[in-house]
Amino acid sequence: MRAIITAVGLAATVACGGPATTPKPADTAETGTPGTTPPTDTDTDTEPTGTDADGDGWTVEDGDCDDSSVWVNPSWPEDTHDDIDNDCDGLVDEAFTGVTVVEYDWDAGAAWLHDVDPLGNLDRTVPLSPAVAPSWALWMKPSLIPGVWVANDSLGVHLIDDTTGVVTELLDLEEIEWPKGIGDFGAFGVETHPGGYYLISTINALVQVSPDGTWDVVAQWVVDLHGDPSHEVAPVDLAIDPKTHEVGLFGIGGGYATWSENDGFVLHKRDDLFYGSPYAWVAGSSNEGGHFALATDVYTGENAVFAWQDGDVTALLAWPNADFTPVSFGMESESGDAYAVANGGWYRTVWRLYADGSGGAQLFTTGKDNDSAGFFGVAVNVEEGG
Ligand SMILES: [Ca+2]
Ligand SMILES: [Ca+2]
Ligand SMILES: [Ca+2]
Ligand SMILES: [Ca+2]
Repeated sequence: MRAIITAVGLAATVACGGPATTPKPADTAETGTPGTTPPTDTDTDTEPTGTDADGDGWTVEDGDCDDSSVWVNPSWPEDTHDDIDNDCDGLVDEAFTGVTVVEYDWDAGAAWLHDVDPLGNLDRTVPLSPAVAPSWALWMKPSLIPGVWVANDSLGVHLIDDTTGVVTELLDLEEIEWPKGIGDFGAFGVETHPGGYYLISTINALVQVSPDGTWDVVAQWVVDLHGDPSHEVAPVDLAIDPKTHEVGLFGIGGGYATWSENDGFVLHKRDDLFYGSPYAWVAGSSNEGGHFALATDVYTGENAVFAWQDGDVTALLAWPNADFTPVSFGMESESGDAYAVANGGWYRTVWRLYADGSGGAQLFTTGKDNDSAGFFGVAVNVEEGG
């Protein structure tokens, strides 16, 4: 069975497995990482809060989906042949099967999904009906089956059936009577929360949308684009860690904040609207956890995928080609590679960015010779094996 699952969508579709059958440690050790010794909690300062019955350093609360086996926790790689969810991402024996990109042609008013396999071969093309128009400001991002995309023609959140290409509007953002000030700049990001709802980030609020289309504002913060010191962060996008369920909000001036159901909104780094670096423009997450964003180093002008953790930000994957501007990306958690779509002149391309930071290479292009179309969103596809 075919499945598109991004880093965010997976936890909502598949619950973490129950008690597993006895794993074979040798299978995991054969993979070579993270080593032959199960990780243990070596932090003597603080005991983990929560239950860690098997003593592998991962509590149930932190995501140990089998607290009776040291061979199962989020630090392990997935063994694709043992019928066990080794890495606790909610998927059993999953493997990377390629990417899906969306192409939009504004002259033709048409859009398509393209499935590209790991070797760069085009597997399938599905026209979207009706066509969903992406925005230069609001990047389309798939996040679940059916996918969730933001489109600019109606400022809507759309559900896309990736088998039939049928597009259904979940929420017309222009129809909303936003609370004062919240919707002034529209919505910038949309993701699927593992709790079974969608989250939309506006410039100064986080909006929870239920599958029935009802919505509620769950967080608000201070935005002053004139540079008043009270300004906190103006997020261009959000990402949701599928393991911790923590939401990352990435500011236009290098700021970073998080939100979770337990802790609410936490500002980790204030935007600097003049010198903030790196400034993010599209965010993502990985099955393995974490918050990432395509961002620009304001001092060097270089683009890269950066990782955010608390207040710290690290350049992970360098963008290899100055002639193309990356517009969206997805992380492939097993290898650590990222896949990014980029448009340059008449060409729309998919790139693979190498996990070791050494650059990347073009994976796919349509080869079409017009400049009225572009690639906008990309989904990393994972299939459960067996
Ligand atoms: Ca444990
Ligand atoms: Ca365990
Ligand atoms: Ca798994
Ligand atoms: Ca497995």
